[in-house]
Amino acid sequence: MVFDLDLVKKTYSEMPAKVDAAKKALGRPLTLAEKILFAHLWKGVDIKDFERGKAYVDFAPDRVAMQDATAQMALLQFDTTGRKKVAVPSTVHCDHLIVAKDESKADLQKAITENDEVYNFLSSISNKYGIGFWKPGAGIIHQVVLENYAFPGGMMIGTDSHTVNAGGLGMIAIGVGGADACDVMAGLSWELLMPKLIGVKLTGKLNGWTSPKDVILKVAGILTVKGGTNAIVEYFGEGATSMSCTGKGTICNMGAEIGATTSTFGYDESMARYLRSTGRSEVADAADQVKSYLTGDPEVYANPEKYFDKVIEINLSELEPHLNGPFTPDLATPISQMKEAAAKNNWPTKVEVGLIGSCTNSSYEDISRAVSLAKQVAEKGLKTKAEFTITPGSELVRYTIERDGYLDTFAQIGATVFANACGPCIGMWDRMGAEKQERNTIVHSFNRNFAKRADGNPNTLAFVASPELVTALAIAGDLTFNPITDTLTNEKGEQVKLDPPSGDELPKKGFSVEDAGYQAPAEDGSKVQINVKEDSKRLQLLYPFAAWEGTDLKGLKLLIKAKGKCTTDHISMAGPWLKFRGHLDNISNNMLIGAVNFFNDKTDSVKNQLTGEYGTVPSTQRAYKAANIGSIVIGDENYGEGSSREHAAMEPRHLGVRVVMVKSFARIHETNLKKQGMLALTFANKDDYNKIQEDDSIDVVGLTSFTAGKALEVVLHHKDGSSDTIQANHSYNEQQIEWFKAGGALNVIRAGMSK
Ligand code: MIC
Ligand code: SF4
Repeated sequence: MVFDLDLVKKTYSEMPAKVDAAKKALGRPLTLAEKILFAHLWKGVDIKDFERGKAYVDFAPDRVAMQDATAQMALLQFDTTGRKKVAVPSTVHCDHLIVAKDESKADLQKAITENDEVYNFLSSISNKYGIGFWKPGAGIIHQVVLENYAFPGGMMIGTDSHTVNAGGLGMIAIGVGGADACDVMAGLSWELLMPKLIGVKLTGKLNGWTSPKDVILKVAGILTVKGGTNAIVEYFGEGATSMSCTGKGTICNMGAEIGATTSTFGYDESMARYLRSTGRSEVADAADQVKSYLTGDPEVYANPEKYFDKVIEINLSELEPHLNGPFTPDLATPISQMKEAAAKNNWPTKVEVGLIGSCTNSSYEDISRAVSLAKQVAEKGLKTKAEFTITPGSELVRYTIERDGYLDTFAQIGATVFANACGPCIGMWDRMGAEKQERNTIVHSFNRNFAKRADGNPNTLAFVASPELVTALAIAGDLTFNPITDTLTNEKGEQVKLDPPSGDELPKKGFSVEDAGYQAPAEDGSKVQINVKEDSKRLQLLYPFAAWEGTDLKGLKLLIKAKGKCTTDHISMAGPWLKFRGHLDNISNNMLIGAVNFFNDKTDSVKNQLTGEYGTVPSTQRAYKAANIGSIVIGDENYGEGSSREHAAMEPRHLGVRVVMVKSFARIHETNLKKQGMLALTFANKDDYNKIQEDDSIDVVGLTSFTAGKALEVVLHHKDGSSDTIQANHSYNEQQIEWFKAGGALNVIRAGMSK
């Protein structure tokens, strides 16, 4: 079944005229990213050369996707808008709440029982508002979207940072917070800072041990976790077209790890093949009709420096397999240098577990290449040294790889197959012994490796690599094993070498599946009842946040000055806390518990300025709230990196934090803060971070004339009676200032809807 074919056809019928008009107005050829953006301008927005990185532009995305852990909040917000049905095709995917422990069937059954209330809520609210619902076990949002909904030249948003995965099928797909999804589902425009453009020219061809994952691991090493902020990365060149569509998906997926708004590739044969093999020949046929509009103009790719803000060139023929980590996805080490790097940094080299799968790397091609290595274990008389696990990305892939005997081969090396879900990638891994907090090394084909992310153990060092390399390292049980040059000792004591991986881009016999796990919404959902129990621990209806009081903010207490990396995992941890994603008050008990306090280097230990005593961050903040005193959070660079979870903005909002002031923000988190009516400020002079003292009371001055482009003043009143006045920048436009004044964007929408 092809979903929403009319939408695809309509987009293609309008695209040529819109793109031609944009080319004419700008008087130059266009990149693919620009074509898609201009073809999706909100009605009435004039085409012009919007200043990249400066201008806010209104767009009309074609669709919305939400996963269960973020959909709860997105839909609780949507439920308050008074709309009868979603304005654009939307879907919900149940993938984040399944704990990986024993094996897929038992784990899935347990999750269905434990999350019954949440799944029922999501299923009935989807039914009511006309949203497609993918049941637990159907697969991970981004794989299911790639297999069913993504289409070249389309634009979508999703409440998950790895929504960008759909760039593999030539989309502009962007991760957002639930409030943004709520706007689009409510039929409003969606605003985005016009992104800068980074071009990545891929020459040569992947070969031997390198895979698409190595391209993005390399790019992450070059650009770092914030190098892609407010930019779209567009890949092109012979290296791009010679790669599979799912491989392109992997590269775009991990673009989230460099903070990029999104990444994309031009429409090509590999995409047509993928569309056809996933039952969407009609989409491929329609795309073929407008192909030149679904890729960048030839002049752009011939002279990229002229059209992109930055250009990177990577020769795939020379690219080495990489391992990125630990604790950050941009610490890139080519496999040939791992021996040295591990020794220098004292990383444990014994690999305890190799994990493949996740939304980043669980395509048929990935699995078939990994299986080609697993086969060699028996053939060459080897024994797999580490534990090995697989989390398939979708039931479509799982069913097909089972049919093709791949799961049997993995079983022979002792692998555990987990449910088609996020599982270990998001801390939903009940790993035996993790509570002992031993220092240990794991390798995985996921995308993030922040501290505690996979198993909750801060001493687990996680390295990210391609599924092929993960499999080889699990077989060897050694982080420093370089399969290109090194040999392994087999059971007979012989030295053997692993042959490079090989596999099929797409299944020779086609994909097949018995039950993909889809539930269509009711034609008329008006009678569907949604029940949220008063005493529920998992779900809580939302109340509107209070509007701004109309004055400067005076006497805010410093809640925490976070030191170093402070990702959304540090601000609102996942794993065991995922169960409270639909209950704002309960999840607020994890607020900032992972952030390191600058003044004592401890996590979850801050000074309560009212008592002078140290307590946890949430309890200290609750004490300020009870005393009706506002507070401020101070942060370092790229604050809020990682996830799209708006809980990281809603929790502080709910508990009475008024301001978050940092050296720099990650894009989605900054928007989430603004949407929820918080003040998101940046130090005009980054060194002023050093002026913040533990006992500071802080004023924010200038709010009565809060204007776009005008800095605010922040006064630090120190304990010794002295004070410092520093400048705070912000990136609010007039509309966003209205959100702040109303106490949050949702209050503005509600007021509009009730008019
Ligand atoms: C992640 O990979 O961190 C997540 C869990 O998918 C998040 C979404 C969430 O926190 O629910 C993301 O990437 O946006
Ligand atoms: Fe799920 Fe991990 Fe992908 Fe996030 S990155 S969607 S947690 S598999």
